[in-house]
Amino acid sequence: MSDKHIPTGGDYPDLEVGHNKEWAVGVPAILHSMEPAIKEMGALRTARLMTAINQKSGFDCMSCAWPDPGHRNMLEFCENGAKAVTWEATPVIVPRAFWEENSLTSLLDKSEYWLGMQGRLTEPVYKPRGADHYEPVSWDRAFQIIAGHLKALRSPDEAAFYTSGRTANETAFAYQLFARAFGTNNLPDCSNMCHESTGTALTETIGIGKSTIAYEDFENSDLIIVMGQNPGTNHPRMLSALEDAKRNGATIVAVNPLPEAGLIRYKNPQKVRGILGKGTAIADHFLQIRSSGDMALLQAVARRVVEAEDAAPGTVLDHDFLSEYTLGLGEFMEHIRDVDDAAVLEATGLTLEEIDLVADLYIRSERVIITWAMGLTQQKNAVGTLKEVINLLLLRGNIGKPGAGASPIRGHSNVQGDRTMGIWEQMPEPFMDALAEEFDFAPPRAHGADALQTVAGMQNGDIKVFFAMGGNFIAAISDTEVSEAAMRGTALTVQVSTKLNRSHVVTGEEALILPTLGRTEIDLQGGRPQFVSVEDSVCAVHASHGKVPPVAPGILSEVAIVCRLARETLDGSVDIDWEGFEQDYDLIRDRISRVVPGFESFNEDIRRKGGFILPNGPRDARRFDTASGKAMVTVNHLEPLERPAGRLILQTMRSHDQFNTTIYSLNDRYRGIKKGRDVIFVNPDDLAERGLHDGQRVDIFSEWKDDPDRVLRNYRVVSYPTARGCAAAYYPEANVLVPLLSVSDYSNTPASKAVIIRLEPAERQTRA
Ligand SMILES: Nc1nc2c(c(=O)[nH]1)N[C@H]1C(S)=C(S)[C@@H](COP(=O)(O)OP(=O)(O)OC[C@H]3O[C@@H](n4cnc5c(=O)[nH]c(N)nc54)[C@H](O)[C@@H]3O)O[C@H]1N2
Ligand SMILES: Nc1nc2c(c(=O)[nH]1)N[C@H]1C(S)=C(S)[C@@H](COP(=O)(O)OP(=O)(O)OC[C@H]3O[C@@H](n4cnc5c(=O)[nH]c(N)nc54)[C@H](O)[C@@H]3O)O[C@H]1N2
Ligand SMILES: [Mo]
Repeated sequence: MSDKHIPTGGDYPDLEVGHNKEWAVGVPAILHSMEPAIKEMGALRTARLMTAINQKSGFDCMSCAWPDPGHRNMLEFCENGAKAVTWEATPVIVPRAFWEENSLTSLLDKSEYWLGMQGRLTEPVYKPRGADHYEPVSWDRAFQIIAGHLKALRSPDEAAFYTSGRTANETAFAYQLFARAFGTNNLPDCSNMCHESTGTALTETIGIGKSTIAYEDFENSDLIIVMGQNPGTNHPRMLSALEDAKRNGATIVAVNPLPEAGLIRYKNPQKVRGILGKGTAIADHFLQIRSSGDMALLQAVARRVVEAEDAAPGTVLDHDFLSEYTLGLGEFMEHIRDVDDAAVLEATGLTLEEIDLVADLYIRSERVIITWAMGLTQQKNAVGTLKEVINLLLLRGNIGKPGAGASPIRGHSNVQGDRTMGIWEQMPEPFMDALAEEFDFAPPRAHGADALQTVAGMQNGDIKVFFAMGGNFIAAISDTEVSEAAMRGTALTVQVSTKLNRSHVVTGEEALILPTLGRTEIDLQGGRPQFVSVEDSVCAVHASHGKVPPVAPGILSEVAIVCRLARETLDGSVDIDWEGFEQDYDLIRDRISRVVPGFESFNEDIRRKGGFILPNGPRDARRFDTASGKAMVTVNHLEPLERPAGRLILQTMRSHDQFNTTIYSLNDRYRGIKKGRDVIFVNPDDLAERGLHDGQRVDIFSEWKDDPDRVLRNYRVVSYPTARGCAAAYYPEANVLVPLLSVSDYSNTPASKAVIIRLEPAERQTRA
């Protein structure tokens, strides 16, 4: 097994390991964020961009889906937003000579970091069958090649159309329309690897796969429980919302195997107090849970709530709410009384006092919000865990009242909007009916392939063409070696991208890279600047206007790429005005307004400053669009993750200086790591038990059923205060360890936070 393609163990000679930090953000963060921007882009371009981020007439920051407050600060962005903007808007471009100088074989050895640093892609390039180089190709020729392949397929289902969550609403709508007019529902997306478990659990229980809160609810909450989420790095502006909530009297509980910096202490860079003072301790209580133990914790808390009700009937549960709006309470109460504390302690690694404390806080609080991200969704029992989140909230009517609710915090800036626009392999019938009626064609009704099913389709030869609207599929998906082999078996791979990444070098027989405009750039069509729109984590839709000239002429917008490909491929078989769409995005929004509920006067509403909020049944009216018309209190069976003796549960997570597969730098400041990524964080007691020590090099073996072990070699052990029995390493490198078949039940999301591993001293001990 090769361990070279993504730098793995021992490839970072300058690696430095220091101490983890307690506090996050503050002045160093803002300074850090501006330095590279000014260096790379100059003061003017930097100023133009940084003053437009997340402003009402500016562009939507592409770094995460955290919502914007009604009242904006002058600089409404965070350190990591600034990095994302700089990374995209850099004027450095990949020169034409690059393609001649670098063979694909040589690029296979390059890291994501190196690939991204080559600069922006500016012209389409093509790798013919058998060739080891990409070569420049005209846009027309590029579309002919793709259309030629698509038209030659035996069935439209032999193609898959992937989407990453940066894609705007207008592009997403046009793209799914094209795929369905072509004849397939094979629309895998990054959400399949991200919040799919959330969608599955929430749709079934409350009838909508989205957050039930508005931005202002944070300020009005008594208790906010932050589970499986690292906001200091991944949603930094959430820390100001939590700080405001605290000032208004909210208690904050963090549940995490890692003591993440922002959760512990936070300095608000927007406020004098944050700049000069010691900052705010964000979490009042930190529960250091064992990985995959959240379902047990939630059940144990719910049991205590039910017992309190048993002890003082009529005083704890919200009976009016439960009887009017929910079904299933009786069975749930019976089941939950049997939850066994010994099993809970084993699964969570927590103490009885800690569990009692959360139960007590929950019972005493009138308005409770639970937020979560990947720590909960990328688990084998993720869907069950999230249904328990809903159960707990329902018990005391914490859905559909101010200051309370379920709040999945999304990742990519428009991943939620893409779903609203139809990017999903299993869109419900009403959407398909509306599409059929508006465009007068018969969209395919059979469900398509999700991300993992797409890999399976490639493995068995069913999927021959892979088209990606953004993202870095091959680095993001699990089981790198297996997935790469599958990708290489396809006939054609096409990547619509801003910058180079691993997915450009692991190709089908033929391959194309189509460069596209980023969100920061002015998108001129028909002589007029176009704007696009996005939806954030709390269902607010707003416009995003590009602010700076494109880095080079000749780059097409994502919308233009979809429209031109559709014209070339569909030959007018479905009567859609692709040419009009490309020239004027208002025409796309007109169509959306007649297909997607909530967008009825889209073109008008989107022009209002700050945009508009989509209707949300549970939040607005305690309306639950489930099969029964009621919110479902559900019974879920606890099956703790099995961890054989001597093994650890590995989570694969983000460093502070990366955006998913994009690596901005080799540092992870808050965790004390510099100039390297080949580290595994392990609890000191677990190290001692194995006779291992900080600084030692180890091989990490992932064990999955009868499969031969997957391995990542020569990683440096970092003794770190993570929960006992747990370990952590960086994604995407650690994806070689995540077995393709290790997924969340019901949602088919890779269980990338629950990899069973064992550590062995590396054969090759590089530096200590
Ligand atoms: N700067 C930056 N911002 C980003 C991204 C980025 O890469 N960089 N990515 C974006 C995307 S797409 C997403 S989805 C989000 C991701 O946002 P997060 O979900 O915050 O990202 P992760 O780094 O995967 O961190 C998972 C967190 O869950 C914890 N965790 C792991 N296992 C468990 C568990 O079993 N139980 C509990 N309770 N906690 C656990 C980890 O310790 C960690 O704190 O961020 C978005 N924003
Ligand atoms: N082991 C493990 N695996 C994971 C995760 C994990 O926690 N652990 N997290 C999962 C999650 S939550 C997610 S969301 C996925 C992410 O999966 P993806 O969304 O596929 O990956 P990204 O790294 O966000 O994609 C980055 C690439 O997008 C392109 N890009 C950037 N901006 C634009 C743009 O404006 N337009 C276009 N067309 N392209 C653009 C650039 O070329 C860049 O290289 O990974 C998943 N994989
Ligand atoms: Mo994500």
